[in-house]
Amino acid sequence: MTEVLGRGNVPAGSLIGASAPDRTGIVHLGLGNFHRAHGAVYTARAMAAEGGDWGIRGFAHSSDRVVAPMRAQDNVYSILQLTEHGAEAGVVDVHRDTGVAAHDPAAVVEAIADPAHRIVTLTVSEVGYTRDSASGRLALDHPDVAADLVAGATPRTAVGMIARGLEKRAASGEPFTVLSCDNLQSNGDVTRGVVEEFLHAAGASDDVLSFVAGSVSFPNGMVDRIVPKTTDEHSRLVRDLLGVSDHCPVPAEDFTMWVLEDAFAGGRPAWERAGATFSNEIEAYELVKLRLLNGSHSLIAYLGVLSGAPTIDVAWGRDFVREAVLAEIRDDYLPTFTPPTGFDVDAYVSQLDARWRNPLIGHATTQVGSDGSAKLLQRIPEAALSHLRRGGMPHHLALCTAAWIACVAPPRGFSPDPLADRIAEPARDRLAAAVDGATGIADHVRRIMHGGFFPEALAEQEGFTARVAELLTAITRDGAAAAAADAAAA
Ligand code: CS2
Repeated sequence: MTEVLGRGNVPAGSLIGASAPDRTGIVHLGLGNFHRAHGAVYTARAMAAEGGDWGIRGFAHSSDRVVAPMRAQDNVYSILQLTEHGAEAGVVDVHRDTGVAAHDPAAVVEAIADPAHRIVTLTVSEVGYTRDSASGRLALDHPDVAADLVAGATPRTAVGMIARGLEKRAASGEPFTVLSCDNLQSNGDVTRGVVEEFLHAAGASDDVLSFVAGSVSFPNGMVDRIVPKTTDEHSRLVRDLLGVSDHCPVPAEDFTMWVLEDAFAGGRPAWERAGATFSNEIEAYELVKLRLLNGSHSLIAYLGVLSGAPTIDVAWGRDFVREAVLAEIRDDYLPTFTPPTGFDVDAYVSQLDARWRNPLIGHATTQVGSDGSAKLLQRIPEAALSHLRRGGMPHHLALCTAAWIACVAPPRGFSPDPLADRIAEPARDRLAAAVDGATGIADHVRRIMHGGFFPEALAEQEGFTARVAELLTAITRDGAAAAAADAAAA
């Protein structure tokens, strides 16, 4: 039996960055693979360069799938970096305490209120911000949000936990930073928006509101690293490379990027010494990332699922997928924003090609295709509207929308590839209810566009709805490749 990884047997030379001191300075919500391969690694490296009490107190949302093995391993785990030349493993030792927020939400509130903590970082994914899809504001009618707003209730949403934590922290007045590390446009501004909306709706005092307005910062930032789910094969590779067994390793590509606005009310680790960039052009970086990588990723994923491709590299290897995505980048995304000063877009796109091609990543199309009702809001409406308002038609954004519908809310008489059943879509039931009784594909699409799943401004664009319906018809009748040819021909 191979020994299990722990603080006492980290293989020589494998530690990434520095081990954190016992004191924690960062609270983290969302202990999934992305945080463990991204923010946690930057923090370990920043401490190696400049020290600091930046140990992480991490909380998983509701499951102990990661927390149980992490605790059994002194909260130490390995990263398995998958490059075209093979795999390398390294060990991360920055979490000093881990728990499950749903099991003990009061601990999260206390941790945020604790003046020793200076930052809460979030990787709760797009759905974790509990926003209304049509308005982008806090979804006050979301059952969990409504429950959290009841006075004295123990919060269950991330927004509720942060708001209640800040409410308590106002007593000490210690400055604090709430740092979103999720793929949302203007993620810091969005987070401030939902937290303040929560506090207003909860009837917070003026003291609390002015503490949050004046002493709590919510920097915007762009995060990037492709991090798939862990498989048994990853665990086996780690065992071979490190000689110890790890029950919660994280596979990741070698590429990593983090661009941040430097607005940290309570100080921060020297993340720039770990490779992060501090910039005043965050919005431009976010648009590059959210549109060229994430937006394209969704199209690869849905066309991939519809044509039976289990992973991104397999889907990307199909000519019709690659051609559709490159046309989407060129015609639908690039004309909608100005990249950061000096940014080499062509180099970025060829790097994307290399990243998506990497066969070792094994990134499931169904994983990227999951939560589309929340992810597509970041990837489609604004870019589409910038064409539609000028009389243009973003055919490939319409194709992506049609392919998503074909996978998660297929019209009557059409069965997508069985892979589609593995897409986790929280809005599946609401989508099914919205299209129940539709009179045909045009009506099916119209009901979704007007069903509160997209901003009203996009729903009002009848030309877009009609184009989505045409492309969905092509998918159901002749398949994804034929629909892509139709999008390209227009
Ligand atoms: C992906 C992202 O699952 C998805 O929606 O597009 O998780 C993507 O892999 C990361 O944002 C890469 O940084």
